[in-house]
Amino acid sequence: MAKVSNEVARKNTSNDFFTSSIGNKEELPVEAGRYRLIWAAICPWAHRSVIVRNLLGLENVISLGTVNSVRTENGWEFSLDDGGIDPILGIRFLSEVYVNADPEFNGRSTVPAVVDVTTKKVVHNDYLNLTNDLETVWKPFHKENAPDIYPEHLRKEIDELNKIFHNDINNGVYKCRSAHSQEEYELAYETLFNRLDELESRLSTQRYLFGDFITDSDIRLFVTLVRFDVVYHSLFKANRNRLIDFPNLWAYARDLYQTPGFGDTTDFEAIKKGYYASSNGEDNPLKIVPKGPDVSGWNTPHGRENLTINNTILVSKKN
Ligand SMILES: N[C@@H](CCC(=O)N[C@@H](CS)C(=O)NCC(=O)O)C(=O)O
Repeated sequence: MAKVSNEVARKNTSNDFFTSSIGNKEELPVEAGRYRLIWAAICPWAHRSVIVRNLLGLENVISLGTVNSVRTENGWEFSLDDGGIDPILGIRFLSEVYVNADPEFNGRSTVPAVVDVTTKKVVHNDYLNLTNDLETVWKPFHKENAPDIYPEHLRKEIDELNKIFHNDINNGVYKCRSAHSQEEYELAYETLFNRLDELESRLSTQRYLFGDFITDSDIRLFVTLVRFDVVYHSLFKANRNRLIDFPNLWAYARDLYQTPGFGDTTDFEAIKKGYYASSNGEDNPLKIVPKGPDVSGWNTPHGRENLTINNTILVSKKN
């Protein structure tokens, strides 16, 4: 098992070494039962692919392995599994399948990671495009009546919005956390909250970002919103407002949370522990995990049904 120095590797700008879409290469066929998606409940980038896998009914097509959300100095570990071993891959550390794929690999062994169970090699860790692959390349395996969450006529708009989310919101919270100066922090903070203000207004008249149906963009926004009050507001200093202070955004997030695939894949305790108690927690050296905030509000009525015109959720307009 190669030990990866997180500090050295983090200086690499990108860690996405395995970017070929499954289906694009002969040795990576789109095939049921062949791949295992590895995630950690803490990780927003991995969480979104798990939500999409559930919405599209790919649970029996691509299996799921879960590493402990508290990352140790050995990286991600399968310590939640019996004997600390992933039952399908037979490994203790995620880095093992990265090294199987490339013996010279010295980057960070990140989640999400898609592993070919026949070779026990990581074949894909392109977190930016993974949900889009599940939505397109894996279409033949979607469940009957699966929602079209990446409808062709909206792809350009969805991609543009996703780019904004990536820079200003999904990564925006990380920019608040990792700013190297007061100025940098304030810029990230203003950019983030300006975007949230825009969304608060956009979501005042429509149930989801593009209307009456859930799209890939809603999933990308959700994974940041659901972590906002439990982690980003406090640990990352993204604290102009909490999510619960935005009436529309908060109701929108609860609406999604209460939709199968979202809340049932959200583990607030794992998220908190992962951020506050992982081994590289230089911003929380004693690894004390906060008790609050109270998350019971996530199950309260959201009232957003009233914004749905035809009450057909999860289906795009052109279907
Ligand atoms: N692969 C991407 C994003 C995925 C990512 O950063 N995942 C985090 C968890 S949210 C991770 O696995 N980190 C492991 C590490 O830093 O060693 C990257 O290069 O930054």
